[in-house]
Amino acid sequence: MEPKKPCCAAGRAAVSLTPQEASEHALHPSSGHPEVSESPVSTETAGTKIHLNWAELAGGTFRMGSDDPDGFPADGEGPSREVSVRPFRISSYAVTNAQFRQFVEATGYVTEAERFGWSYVFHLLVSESTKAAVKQAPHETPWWYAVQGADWAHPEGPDSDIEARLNHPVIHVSWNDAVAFCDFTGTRLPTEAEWEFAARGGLAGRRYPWGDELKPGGEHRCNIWQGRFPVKNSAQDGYIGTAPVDTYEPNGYGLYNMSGNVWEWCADYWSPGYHHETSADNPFYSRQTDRRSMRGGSYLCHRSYCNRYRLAARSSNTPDTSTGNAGFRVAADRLNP
Ligand SMILES: [Ca+2]
Repeated sequence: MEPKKPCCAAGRAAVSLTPQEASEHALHPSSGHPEVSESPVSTETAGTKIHLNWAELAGGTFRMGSDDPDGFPADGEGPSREVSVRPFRISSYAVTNAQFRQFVEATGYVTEAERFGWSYVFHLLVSESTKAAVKQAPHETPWWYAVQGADWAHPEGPDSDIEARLNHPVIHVSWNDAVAFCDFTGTRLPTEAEWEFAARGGLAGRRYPWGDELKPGGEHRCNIWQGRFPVKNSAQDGYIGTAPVDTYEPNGYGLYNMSGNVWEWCADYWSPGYHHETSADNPFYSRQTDRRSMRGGSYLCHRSYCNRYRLAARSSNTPDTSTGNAGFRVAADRLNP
């Protein structure tokens, strides 16, 4: 089994910690189915319409988690077990830059990255001029630069913008920011169980949303890393950074990019004991911890380093941390279950 290695950025607090402290925080350290129908719905709040595409899922019982030897037992990926989720809806795509901009324009919301004044950007995406203003990166994850002025509208810092990426997933949003978007749109974050049920797309016990083979027929099905992490990304899947939210084939429930592209915040508090400590009926980890769960992996994942684009893989970060590889999608209870 691959040794457990850090992959996500450390929690926001790690930047001001000593290397030893940062190491302690370093996360993975801190920082077709007949029941499916698609229903485009516009959420109107205070005169602002945000168009969301939904997959209506009937819920049911499925095998959640994995005992895969390639997995990370310390992350609490297993033991796998039968879990039931109630009927719910989940957005077909991650929330986009365009949607998040609508939310900000309607509310004046200021993200935590903007309030703190910086966010984590992967080193290969940072311009030379921006690197001059970089804070010390967390000890365990030196490829993350704490870039002054990086935020959802300036993903690589002040000299960048989102104009050519309006249909890419919004990034540099903390868990708290994601919940603010949900509150405005009358939605909520999916629970981990809902997320995994949705991501499996009706296929039982598979490694990826489309099956067990990473590249069936040699075809790339998700946006992850190719090459030698963290220095050389050959981008054979077409993308070094984020990809548009509708890239690649959707899964059996019509959901796009459940593996790779960006990590997606979930509603649960984080615990490696998740599968031992939550019920099998609509599980939700409600006992307060200092982190929130994320699922799905990102464009930085590679088998050799952070093999967490598998369906059962888990990650977390502190709820105020934002990075250039984490976003979210929204869920809601079904109107007519
Ligand atoms: Ca890629």
